[in-house]
Amino acid sequence: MKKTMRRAILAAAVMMQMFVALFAGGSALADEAEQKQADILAAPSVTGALHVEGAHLVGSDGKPVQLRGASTHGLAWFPQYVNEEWFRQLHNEWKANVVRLAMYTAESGGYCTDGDKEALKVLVKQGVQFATACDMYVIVDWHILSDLNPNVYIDEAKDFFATMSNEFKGNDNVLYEICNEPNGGTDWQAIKTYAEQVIPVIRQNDEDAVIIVGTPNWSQYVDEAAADPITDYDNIMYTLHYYAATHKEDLRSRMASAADAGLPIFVTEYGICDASGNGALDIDQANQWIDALDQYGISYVAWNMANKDESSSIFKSSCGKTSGFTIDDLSDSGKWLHDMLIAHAPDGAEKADSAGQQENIDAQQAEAGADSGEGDASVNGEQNADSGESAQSGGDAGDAIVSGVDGSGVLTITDGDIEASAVLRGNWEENGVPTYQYDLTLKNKGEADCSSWEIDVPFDGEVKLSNGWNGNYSAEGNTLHITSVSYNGTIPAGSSIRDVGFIVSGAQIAAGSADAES
Ligand code: IDC
Repeated sequence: MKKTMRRAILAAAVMMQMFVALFAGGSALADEAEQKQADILAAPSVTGALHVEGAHLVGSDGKPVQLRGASTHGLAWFPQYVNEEWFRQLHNEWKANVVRLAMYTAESGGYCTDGDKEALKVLVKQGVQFATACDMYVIVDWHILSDLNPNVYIDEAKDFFATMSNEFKGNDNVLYEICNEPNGGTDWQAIKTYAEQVIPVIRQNDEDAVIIVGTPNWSQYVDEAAADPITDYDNIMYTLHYYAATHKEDLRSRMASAADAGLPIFVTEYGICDASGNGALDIDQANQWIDALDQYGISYVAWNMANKDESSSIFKSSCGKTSGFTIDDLSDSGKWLHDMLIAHAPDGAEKADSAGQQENIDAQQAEAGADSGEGDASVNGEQNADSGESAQSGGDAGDAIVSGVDGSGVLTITDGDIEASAVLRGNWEENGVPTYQYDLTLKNKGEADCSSWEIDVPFDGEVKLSNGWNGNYSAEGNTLHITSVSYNGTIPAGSSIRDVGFIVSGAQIAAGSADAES
């Protein structure tokens, strides 16, 4: 991506939009094309060409980067999810910054067996194009599996990667995964021999793209790669795959030892079910894995974007949509992934998302007729903010509207000088318990700048916290207590901060009721 120029243009477009939104009372939204541009700029964006330093993936700004996202299922079988609208939602709403394009080599429809090579290449190109348009990284995955040993189709692999690296040599967001999962007893030497023939083919076109190499035993034996890494080339990483209901502490400690030994690891595929791609989910193990990956700064990509009737698919099998997904369209794996990605989005990403979110909020406020002249986020044009000392929710019961599913209402909560506009982003059931996701914009309505803030959010019943971001959270009875974190405590008088948000279950924000604690 030739980003510098594009970014400047986009930045200008976004500033223009924000200017318009500000001075038109938040009612003017630019047309769809501009919205699209703003969205691209708004979410967890790529940080330029990646490279590998020691065990870490590093962005062009020299800072470590963690990629988080999702993999397609086999491109030949589920091509419909390679579409720009879905990728944009995955990026903007789910906060993912990478997609993986899994192209099976040997199965039915595989690239090296009876698959349509041209159609598959077109899908890969489209996938890269859509990911690029959405400011995401993209992994081109040569998905070996039943072919066991990557050397079986090495000639095809060389051809494929020659074509693809030539095609994408101008893109700095493409990573190449050259053999998904060697297995069937294929040892590291065989994989290394293969890699040392395929890597130079890519290097002819692209001197520094990150190349990810599979490891023995379905990409689990990273220790074998750590003992004998590829040293002739830079920017090489090694694959580790896990399925949380099958692979637990043993594999995690194998990963930790290899990472401690300095091996750059990339989890290009994981599931939270068992290794068949099906079966019961193990949420406890799933979370332990994510904690370990985050601790090591290792990137991770979930299997899979499909509605196949298996528990690793993130969409319900009853869902025929290919974009515009709501929480109700997601399988249990999908819901877990959605929540986890949002909760783990880097601070920078959350902050960077402000433009897009503010536009949504502006649009919603405008819709609700909420412009009260001073920028107060009241509902239905009423001045419903109580500026007293105690924490109270804004408005009389029934005034504030919390929409059912997709955040078409804004609720105002005032606590001392802090006024929060809360938008319901979604609600769904988890194990039969109603669950709600809210985004908050906090405004300092006082006359002095503040260096920290806190707010008590009243709920209409006992509230349980699932996730929260850009704040410290504690739930007590009917109240969710939120305090600032180090980087968002300062709010100049009259200004706002955004991207505070949380997922709770059991109750929703109580329109019109006073905070239980005050
Ligand atoms: C599985 C798919 C399944 C498909 C099968 C083909 O989920 O629908 O029929 O492949 O053999 C992997 C592989 C990945 C597997 C997945 C689950 O990389 O292709 O997908 N898995 O079995 N490694 C470990 C698990």
